Amino acid sequence: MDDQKQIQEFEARIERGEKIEPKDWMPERYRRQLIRMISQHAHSEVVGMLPEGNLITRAPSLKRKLVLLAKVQDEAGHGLYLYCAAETLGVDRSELIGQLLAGKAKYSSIFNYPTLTWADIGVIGWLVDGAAIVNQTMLAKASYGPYSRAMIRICKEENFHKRQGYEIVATMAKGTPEQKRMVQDAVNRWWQPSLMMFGPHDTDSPNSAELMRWQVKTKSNDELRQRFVNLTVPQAQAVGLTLPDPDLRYNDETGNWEFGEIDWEEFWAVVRGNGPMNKERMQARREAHQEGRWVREAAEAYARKRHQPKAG
Ligand code: FAQ
Repeated sequence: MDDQKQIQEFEARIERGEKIEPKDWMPERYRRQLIRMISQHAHSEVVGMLPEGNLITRAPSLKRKLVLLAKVQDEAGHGLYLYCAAETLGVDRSELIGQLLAGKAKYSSIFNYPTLTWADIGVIGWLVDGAAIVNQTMLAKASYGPYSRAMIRICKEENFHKRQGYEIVATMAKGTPEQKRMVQDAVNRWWQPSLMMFGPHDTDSPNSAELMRWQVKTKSNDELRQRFVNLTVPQAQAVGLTLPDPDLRYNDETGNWEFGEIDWEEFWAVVRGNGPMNKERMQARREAHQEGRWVREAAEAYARKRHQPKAG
């Protein structure tokens, strides 16, 4: 079959709702787009452990500490599923991690902001995991089998993360005036960065058209951002918190919560490595990689030994 015929057959399979599996024929461009997106996603999960990890030693109780430890460990697990999903496309995870550590790979902008108080832990669970769920529930329907299956499991865990975050937020919002002030301050700092997680406007998103044609994405950046705002405004109202946007208003005709323009200059500065915590995050990842070297060497030596033919 020539390329054109193969592409037609491939696109027809996607149209019929079939999943594309690792050994199936796929256009090189589809493979590259998936490696790009899945590896950025994997890096985000792993770098995403750092902001919350920062507060583990300062959790206000043993119970809170256990829950936060479990959440941060889940994020490491998500990174592992995603690196495995990327490897099904014929790329080695050490190569992908090498790109991250060399500063050549992207990861989500959201993890380049600092966590200043315990309230940030609640707000990250509520807003950041909340945004991730909206995005990833869509990706659980992606046309590439290994990615969509990884998303189903990850979303289940993210739901638990969101609930623990919202529970912290609700507790603080009805706590002392100082606790309420802390949680409102955290919402003020995390709201805009959470909206940025969905990426640039559809008109400025170079990858969306191709990803939607191949049903990797089935909803656009702006559609998902709007869905997130619509879900989140009533949740903020329920606990008496204010979302920091003077332009936020309900539109009766569309049924949407309209919101103000995002600071795209800030977004691109963070994506290009100049956010408040980019340098610290990369430094922490490089140190962790170096400290984990002996574990990788031990695992490799063990694997070599197991595969050696037995003497005699
Ligand atoms: N940050 O053409 P588009 C989580 C880049 S996981 C940085 O619209 P696309 C769990 C984009 O890569 C959060 N870069 O791109 C958790 C592209 O650059 P490139 C991560 C961004 O792919 C919770 C360029 O801009 N989730 O939170 C961002 O169609 C709590 C043009 O953009 C995923 O990765 C950004 N926010 O749409 C963990 C989900 N937005 O590669 C710990 C999978 C855009 O051409 C604690 N990914 N860029 O050089 C996706 O859904 C998509 O890739 C988007 C971007 C929506 C992120």
